[in-house]
Order: sequence, then structure tokens, then C-alpha cells
Amino acid sequence: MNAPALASIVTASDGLPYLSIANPHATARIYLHGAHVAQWRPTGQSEVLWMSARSNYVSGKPIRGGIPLCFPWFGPNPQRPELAAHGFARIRPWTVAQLSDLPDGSSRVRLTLESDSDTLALWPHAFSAELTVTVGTTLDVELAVTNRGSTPSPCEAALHTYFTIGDIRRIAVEGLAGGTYIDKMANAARTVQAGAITFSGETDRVYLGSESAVVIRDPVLGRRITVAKRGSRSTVVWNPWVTKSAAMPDFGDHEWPGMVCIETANVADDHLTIASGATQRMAAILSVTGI
Ligand code: TA6
Repeated sequence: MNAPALASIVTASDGLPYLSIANPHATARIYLHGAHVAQWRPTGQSEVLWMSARSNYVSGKPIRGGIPLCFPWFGPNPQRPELAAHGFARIRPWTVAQLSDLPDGSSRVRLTLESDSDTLALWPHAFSAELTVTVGTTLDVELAVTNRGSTPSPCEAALHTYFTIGDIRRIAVEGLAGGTYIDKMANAARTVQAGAITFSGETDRVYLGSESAVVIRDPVLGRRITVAKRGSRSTVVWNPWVTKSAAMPDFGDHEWPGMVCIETANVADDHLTIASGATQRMAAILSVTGI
């Protein structure tokens, strides 16, 4: 594999190897653990993704922040609650299949994960997963899952993206008005979104049938982050607020005002059933502009 001049594999002091990418448009960091995009900073901008200062960086545990890959289930496993939340994709080592420089100066990375005896014991479906990350003035993250089995694969998937914001109490999230969401803070009641989303407490919502771009309007950092999508019908919006963040050992007690999750997903009513031999592709396309 000819690594482009602008990407290199680094082994951090905490022991997890990652790809360090630097091109004229942006810098990025992608851990092989979970194919986890942890950083993306477009040239001239501050960091767009949020990472907890308390995150773990050890195999077998998820990294707190960036873009965790939730697959093949979202949240707790309904049949086997003892299994890791959000599936196993984010806590398994992925393989770097290709690194390339694109003609426009962007960088493209492909990472892969194949089913094996371990994954089949957790989820009885053979699959090939591929994450393609294009780092440029936008960040395009595409998860492709191919059903390698002989029967349909029911599954869920999410790009659980954490964004750096100035203050959760000052932002507005636009683009979901009129949509129906499952409100996890109200016993999963289904509610229609009126206008932009603002935040005054723990917020955990799954917007169904949402295929449009969402915009985070941040007056504190003076920027708008647009989260566009392909192949995704669900959008999850989450902030743990005070009590839940204090209960998470890998989340600093005072970090909650500085982050929001806008997750590009196919979950709940929008879960997937991938036919034998078929491939499902879901992508988030991130961009940043002035307020
Ligand atoms: O996406 C929101 C959510 O499902 C919340 O309910 C919360 O559990 C969050 O994901 C984080 O999950 P994690 O397993 O990464 O702590």
C-alpha cells in the first residue's frame, strides 16, 4: 500500500495506533480501534469533533467522542443486555485497506472489518464492513455493510458523532422541525418537533424518517456546522447534561456544556434489513461555515 505523503500511521503513547492526516484542507486523526475518527479540523477552523479528556484509549472499550461506529445494534442489545451497548464495531480493531491523496488535495482512507467467529457468537450474521473517510474542506464518512450470509441481516447502524460547541444552552439545531422523534426522556413517547431544537436539560431523541441536513447554529463559537447525510433515515440528538455525564467515568463532570451529538443513523423504526449479498451505505458529510 503506497501511503500518501500526507498520512502516516502513528502509535500514540497510550498504545492505540492511529492515522494522522494533514493536507492543505484539513487535519484529522483516525484510530484503527473501531475505525474511530477522533479529530477533524478544517484549515482556518478550530476542532469540529469533540473528545472527552476522560476518554479511554484501550482495546475492548469505546473511545468517548469523535465518531463512534454503532453496529450491528444501537443502544442496549434487546435480546442480550449483557453485551456492549451500540454493538461491537466501535470496540474491534479495523484494518487500513487503502490510503490515497485525491486530485483536489483531499485524503481518502478505507478501513475494513470482517465477521469472524467472535462476531458470529455475538451476532449470527456474516458481514463485511468498510468505512471510507474523505478528509478535505468537508468530512465525508461512509459506512458500507455487505451481507455475506445467505439470509437477510436485520441490523441497526449509527455514526454517533460528537461535535464541539461553545455552550449547549446557547445553540440551536435546525432542520428537524415537523419530524417525529422518540423521546427517551419521556418513556419513548413519540413527539412532533416544533421549530428548532434548543437545550435546557438531558436530551436524548431519535428522529425518524429524517433524511435532510441538520445545522448546529453556534453563536458562541460563531459558526454553523452542517450535518448532511446519504442513506440514513434516522437522526439522534443527545446531550447527557449534569447527572448523566457525572455518572459516566469516561466523561468529565464539567464537559457537558461543550458538546452535542448529532448522529447519522438507521435505528428503531428505521432499522435495516440487508438482503443476502446486498450492501447498505450510510454517510455523514460535515461542513463548517460562519454563523
Ligand atoms: O445516542 C444517544 C445514546 O444512545 C444515549 O442514550 C447514551 O447512551 C449515548 O448514546 C452514549 O452511549 P455510550 O454507550 O457511548 O455511553
